[in-house]
Formats: sequence, structure tokens, C-alpha cells
Amino acid sequence: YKHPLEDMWTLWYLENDRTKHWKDMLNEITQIDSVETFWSLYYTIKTPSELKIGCDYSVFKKGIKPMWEDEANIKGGRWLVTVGKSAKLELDRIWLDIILMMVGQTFDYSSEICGAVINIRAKSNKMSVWTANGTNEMAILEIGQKLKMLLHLQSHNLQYQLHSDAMCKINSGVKSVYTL
Ligand code: M7G
Repeated sequence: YKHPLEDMWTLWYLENDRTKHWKDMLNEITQIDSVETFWSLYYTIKTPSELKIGCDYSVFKKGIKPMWEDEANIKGGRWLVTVGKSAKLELDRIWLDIILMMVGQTFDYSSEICGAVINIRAKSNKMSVWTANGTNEMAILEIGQKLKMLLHLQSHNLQYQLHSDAMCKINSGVKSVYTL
């Protein structure tokens, strides 16, 4: 017997390749539909701190692609937290906790959650939780406050950004709609 999750999830992996378009670097790896498949996958794949620079993991609800253009994401945005390069244990801990919070339906507004992304980058690593509706203030704030509290991010800044702003950023940064 396997313990089913409330929602089915998909793990995606992106490896940087300058010869490819961004969308062609995205790979769908596997489905996560039970507690047991979650943990066997977790102990099989590399932790975020073991990934090369330029790689991403994304965990999204089944049927939602981890891209701004997906119809589930297009009106939404993300809570973004930045973690320094040296904080490897913290990086792996926060990523695991984010996934556990999502698959465990920790939020009152779990239906607003689309997925989560971790970007391993030379400057600093980024983790984000994507939500469906960038105008649903109640949901956005509840999700952001719970992330801040349950992930013990008191000393980190959480910023909510709209995907529509990220899509059309030129060189300047993307503005934050909310900060916690
Ligand atoms: P990133 O990997 O999110 O962050 O975006 P980074 O700047 O720290 O590496 C890098 C680039 O990937 C963007 O400027 C886009 O060209 C492309 N990209 C990223 N995302 C999340 C998307 C997306 O959802 N859709 C499309 N079309 N391109 C994206």
C-alpha cells in the first residue's frame, strides 16, 4: 500500500546548454503521487547543493509546466528567496521543506500553489514558490507568511514578483509586489 498525495506532482530538471533554447533545456523527469515515491526519489537524485551551476529543479502540480507561459502560471507570480552560495546545508534543508509543505497541503490556499523552483547560480541560489493568481492578495500573503515562518527565514527577505514583469524585464531587476 502507498500513501497517496492529495495532488500529483511532476519533477522537472533543467541543465544549462548554451546551444539550446530555454524551453528545450527543460526535462520532465518523473511523477510523484505518493509519500513512498517521494522519498525513494529524494534519496535517488542529487540534492540541490550537489547540482552544477546553471541547473534547476522544479516540482509542479501534474499538468502545469514550470514556465511563465503555462495557462496556470500566466496570471501568477512567485515568492522568491535567495540563499548564499556557501550555505549548502541550508539550501538543501529549505528546498526539502518547501516540497514537503507543498505536497503536504500546508497552506490554507494550497489550490493557489502551482509549484516550486530552485535555480543553482554562480551569484547566489534562488528558490521560489509559484502561485496562480498575482491579484489574490489573501492567498499570496498567507503563503508567504507561512513560508517565512515554517522555513525559519526570519533573516531572509521574501519577495513576491509577477511573472508578467519577469517576462518583460530588460536588464533592470523585476519589481517586488510584496516583501516579507
Ligand atoms: P532564470 O533561469 O529564471 O534565472 O531565467 P537566471 O537569470 O538567474 O538564470 C533565465 C532566463 O531563462 C530568462 O531570462 C529567460 O530567457 C529564460 N526563462 C526562464 N524562465 C523561468 C522562463 C519561462 O518561464 N519562460 C520562458 N520563455 N523563458 C524563461
